[in-house]
Amino acid sequence: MSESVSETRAAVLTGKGTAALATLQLYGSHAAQLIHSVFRSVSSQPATLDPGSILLGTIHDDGQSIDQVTVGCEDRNLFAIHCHGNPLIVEQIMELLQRRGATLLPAEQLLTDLWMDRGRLSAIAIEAKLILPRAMTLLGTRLLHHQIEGGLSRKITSWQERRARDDLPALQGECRELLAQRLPVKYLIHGCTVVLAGPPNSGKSTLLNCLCGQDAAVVTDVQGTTRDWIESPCHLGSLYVTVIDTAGLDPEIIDHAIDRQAQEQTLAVLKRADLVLLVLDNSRSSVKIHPSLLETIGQRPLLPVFNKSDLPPRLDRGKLPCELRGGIPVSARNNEGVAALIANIEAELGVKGIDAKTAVCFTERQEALLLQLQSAESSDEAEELIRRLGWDGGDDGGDRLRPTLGPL
Ligand SMILES: Nc1nc2c(ncn2[C@@H]2O[C@H](COP(=O)(O)OP(=O)(O)O)[C@@H](O)[C@H]2O)c(=O)[nH]1
Ligand SMILES: [Mg+2]
Repeated sequence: MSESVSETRAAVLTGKGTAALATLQLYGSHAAQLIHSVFRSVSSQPATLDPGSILLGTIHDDGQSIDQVTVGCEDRNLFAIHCHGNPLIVEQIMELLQRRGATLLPAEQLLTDLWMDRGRLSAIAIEAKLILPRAMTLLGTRLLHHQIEGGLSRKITSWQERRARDDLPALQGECRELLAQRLPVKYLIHGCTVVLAGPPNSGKSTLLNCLCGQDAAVVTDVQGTTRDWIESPCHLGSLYVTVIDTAGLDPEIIDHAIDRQAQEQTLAVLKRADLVLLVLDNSRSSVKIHPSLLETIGQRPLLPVFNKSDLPPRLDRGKLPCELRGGIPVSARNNEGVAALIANIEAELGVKGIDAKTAVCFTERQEALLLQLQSAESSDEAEELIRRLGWDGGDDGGDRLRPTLGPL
C-alpha cells in the first residue's frame, strides 16, 4: 500500500450546489478516528463503524451541530458522509475535516489515489472512469467504458506482449492511427461547437431553431436582426453540439457602431468553431461573401449549406469560390434536408465510422506519450513509453499520472 494512505484525505464527490444531497469521501488510515471525532450517532449505542454499516446522526463541531447526515463505512479506512447539498453546509463540514487533520483534495485526485491503492487499476482504466461521468454522448460513454478493459488497455497489453523490438514500425503505425482520431474522439466525449455563419437573411437563425428544436433565435425578414450571438445545445446524430448563431457578415452594413461590433464578434466566435456551416440563400442569384470570412475560417472544417431549397434555385454555384461549391441543400423553414446535413456534419468532424469498441486516445497524457512513442528511435525507448502509458502499479506511476491527467 502506498505511503500516502498514512494521511487522511477528504473530497466532495458531488457537483457544487447541484443536488439536494452531497457525498463527501474520507479515505486514509486515520479516517475512522476522524469520523468518531466529528460524528454523533442518533442511536443510544456507541457508534461502531464496521465495513458495510450505515449510521444516521449529526456532524458536530465541539458540541455544535452542523448537519444531520448518514455515514457509510465502505471499508476500514474509507467512509462516505451523505449530508445536505447546500454549499454552505458542505463547506462547513469540509473545513471541519480539514481542521481535524484531513487533507482536502479535488474528487478526481482522491479517486485516483483510491483506485491506485486498492483496485490497482491501470492508468487507462482510471482515466476512463474519471472522465466517464462527464461524457456528453452515448457513444462517448460507451467508448470510455470499453477502454477500461478492452480498447486502449488491450492494445497496450498486446504491445507489451509482442514487445516493441519485434516490429517497431508497425507499432508506430498503430500509434499514428490512434492520434489521427483524437479530435473526433474528443468531440464524442466532450462535445463540439458548430458555428452558423453567412450573409444576413440567409436563414441562419431559422436553421439554429430547426437543428435545436426550439425557438432560441429570433427570425425576421429584417436584415441584421441577429446582432448578438446566440448559442444553443443539441444532439445531432451521435454528437453533442453547441450550435452558435451569429450576426450576418455583410461588408455593406457597417454604418452603425453596433453592426460593426456584431460583425467583429462574429469573426471572434468563428475562431471557436470546430466546424463552420456557411449558410447561403439558394434562392438569390448572388451572394456577398464577406472578405474576412474565409480568411478567418482558415483551415477550420467548413461545410456550405444551400438554404431555402424549397424556393426556385437561382444561385449560380459556379461563381462561388471553389471551396463553397459542394454543399448540402436544405430548407430550414420546412425542416427538409436536415438528416443529410447532420450526416455531413458527422462526416466532416470525422466521427462517422468510430465504433464503441475501437481503441482510442482520450487524454492529454495519452496523447503526449503516443506522440513520443510514434517517433521513438529505439525499441528500449518505445518499451519504456508503453510501460508509462499503461502503468498498472509501481511506486512512480501515481506521480506520473496525476499532474498530466485531463481531457484532450
Ligand atoms: N422559403 C424559405 N424561407 C426561409 C428559409 N429559412 C429562412 N427563411 C426566411 O428567411 C428570412 C431570414 O431568416 P433568418 O433565419 O432570420 O436569417 P438570418 O439573418 O440568416 O438569421 C426569414 O423571413 C425566414 O423565414 C427557408 O428554408 N425557406
Ligand atoms: Mg439571424
